[in-house]
Amino acid sequence: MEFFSNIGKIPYEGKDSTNPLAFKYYNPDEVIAGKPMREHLKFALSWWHTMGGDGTDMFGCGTADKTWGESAPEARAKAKVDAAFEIMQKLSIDYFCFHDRDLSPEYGSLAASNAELDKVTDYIKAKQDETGLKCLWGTAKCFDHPRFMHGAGTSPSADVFAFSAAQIKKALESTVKLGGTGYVFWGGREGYETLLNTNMGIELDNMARLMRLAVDYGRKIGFKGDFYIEPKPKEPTKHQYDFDTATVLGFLRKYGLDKDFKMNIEANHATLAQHTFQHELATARVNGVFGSIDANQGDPLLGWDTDQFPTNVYDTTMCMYEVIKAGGFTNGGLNFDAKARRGSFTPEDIFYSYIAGMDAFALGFRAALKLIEDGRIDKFIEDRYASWNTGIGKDIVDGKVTMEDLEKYALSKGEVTDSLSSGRQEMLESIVNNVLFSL
Ligand code: XLS
Ligand code: NI
Ligand code: NI
Repeated sequence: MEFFSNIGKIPYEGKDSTNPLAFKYYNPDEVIAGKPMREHLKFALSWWHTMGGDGTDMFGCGTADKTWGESAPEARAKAKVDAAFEIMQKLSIDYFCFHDRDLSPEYGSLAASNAELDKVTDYIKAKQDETGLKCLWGTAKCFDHPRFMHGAGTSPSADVFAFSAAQIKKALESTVKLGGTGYVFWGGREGYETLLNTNMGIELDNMARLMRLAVDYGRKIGFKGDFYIEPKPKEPTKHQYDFDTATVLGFLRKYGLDKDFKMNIEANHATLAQHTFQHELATARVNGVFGSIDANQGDPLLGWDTDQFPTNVYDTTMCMYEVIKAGGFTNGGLNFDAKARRGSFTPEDIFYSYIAGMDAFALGFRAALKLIEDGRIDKFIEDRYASWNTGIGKDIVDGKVTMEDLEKYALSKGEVTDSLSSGRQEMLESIVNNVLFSL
């Protein structure tokens, strides 16, 4: 059955096209920098927002029909698969990401939920064999059901910890079954509201214990992909333990997990942490833990995770600039953890929103390549740090000097003047505009 019979495969028509159902910048098979755009960008559909999110918010019910024409949960889960594959094929999206419960809901007992999940993953696997579409990453929804009200791995209840482990075990098996190249830990309710009822030490130790158990089990069953942590500073809890990349790095290093995890950076989580998206990506890159991206954007005037489709080209440019500097995606990709606005409720809006996001990243990718090829920014940064390549700078880098040597050097020099130069922020910002708007 075709769900979107009025929409065909979305063509690339180039920047002069005014057809809203065409790509202006994303040309999947165009070879740029040695490989097709689709392989550079590795777009993924998020099963939760696209197949399940109906626009429900704190103030009102859903506005979009995401029943896929079925009322029984088993039939709806299968219809979702058919509709998801149709969307991916029509939009030239090669990957999808899922939570276990997006594919198949809970059925009263863990055993029954697992059995139904197996039926759905069998069905997906058959479709993957038929179409070649792939799984980017999977995860477990250990935050939705009331049992997780105080957290999953960080719950004060050992039974909840055990249940979470069991659910993650199955989600890992499902990810391996579908060929996923990543497994994500997003903190869900792993955080706290008040220290009046919280033992932070036990909670952090347990979170690490759960991750260690999961990594060991994943490797045991042959998962060769990457484990990711997706940092987020707040929401739903006031203090989420995985605040940002730097905080997560400290946690991973404390518990000896730093060799096992990379980051899944989400744009809207970065801004919630009062960082730019680029800051989070750069922090991951320079620490060797860049992995994957949840592509979306927030609204600076709203203080929460609005998960909007990304359309800000300045941000997508600086994002792709970081991705290129990190060597591109290996196991990761660009997952649209994004939802159409509640008022954008028609089936066409699914396509318009993905086209908007994909084109924004395609444009950002083209612009980032141009920025690098242009070379002015890189050259400026290189020159700015030139004092580390010779003389006293080189001696410091080589570990050849003591505090006494540096004092002697400083005393002999007098005030620092000759190696101080302008930061040229405005000039550099205008170079970015110059490159961006002459594409
Ligand atoms: C929520 C997170 C979530 C993760 C997957 O804010 O972004 O959607 O990506 O659990
Ligand atoms: Ni996310
Ligand atoms: Ni999010």
